[in-house]
Amino acid sequence: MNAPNLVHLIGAPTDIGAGDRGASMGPEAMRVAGIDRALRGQGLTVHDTGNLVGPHNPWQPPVAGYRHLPEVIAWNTAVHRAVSEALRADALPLLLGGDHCLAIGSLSAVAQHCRAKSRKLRVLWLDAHADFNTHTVTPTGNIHGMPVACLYGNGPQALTALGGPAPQLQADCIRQIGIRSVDAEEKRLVHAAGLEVFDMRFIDEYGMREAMNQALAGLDADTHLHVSFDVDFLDPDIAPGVGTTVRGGPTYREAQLCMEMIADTGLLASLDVVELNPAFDVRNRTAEVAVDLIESLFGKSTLMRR
Ligand code: 6HN
Ligand code: MN
Ligand code: MN
Ligand code: MN
Repeated sequence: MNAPNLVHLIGAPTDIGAGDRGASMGPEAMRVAGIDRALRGQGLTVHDTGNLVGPHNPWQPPVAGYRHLPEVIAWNTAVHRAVSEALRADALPLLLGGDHCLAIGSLSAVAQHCRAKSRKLRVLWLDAHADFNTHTVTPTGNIHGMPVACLYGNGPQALTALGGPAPQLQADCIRQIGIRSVDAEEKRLVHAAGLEVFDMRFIDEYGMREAMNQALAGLDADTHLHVSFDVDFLDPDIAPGVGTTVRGGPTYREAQLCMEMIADTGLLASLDVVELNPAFDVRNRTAEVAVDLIESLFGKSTLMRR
């Protein structure tokens, strides 16, 4: 099955799960950087569905290990609905975040869609972080550090059961790439769950090409490929506009190769672009880099294609 030609842009202007304010400005920064034009340039039909609405950020401390849980539930419910609608319309949902907690809503919709269509699902989680914390081990209570755990069934029921009984994801469907900051207790959970992680050490030793070859192994024409792109995946030298920068990430060229190898599969069927924080950016540079990389993700290549 070919990747859809129609893209639904879904703006989710919130920083409800983050530790800094500002990711709520992400969707508009991506539009200003020309996301729409870039996608059309790749021959896609783009429908900008506008921005979802949800509760404002009350900026409160955590309660029982969760910050802003009711608001996080409200935003994810809205995201779940919009992503489901796009998939039903045979469009490719492109979620413009917003912080990474929103991947709970988007991936629960994608997983539900795949179950209904009996399609296999592969998730590529491009991130500096594993996002596998739980309310008992989180150092911050920020739910953007917990989406992968929630999708594996470890979290509050209102989040884990979005889209049907938990877990939304099967243990073997995710590949994490670019990881370089994992909290101590979180690390134990990642090992116990057996997540397949291509961390920066792996990329240093074997290269992005080998990491992607392995992360993309075993796909077939019937696989739905979802990319959850946390912009802090990128090295802060090229992407300063995020709240949680971690040095030592992929360079511009490594990130391009990563995107191009995903594009080559022809299987991309849903995408999150999250954690872009214009309050930390320099002249919208990070949004522009993100748009540039997304063009490659949708098939733009320099000259040579083998
Ligand atoms: N993100 N591990 C830290 C926490 O607060 O749990 C950072 C999480 C960052 C999450 O960037 O999507
Ligand atoms: Mn589909
Ligand atoms: Mn993340
Ligand atoms: Mn991150």
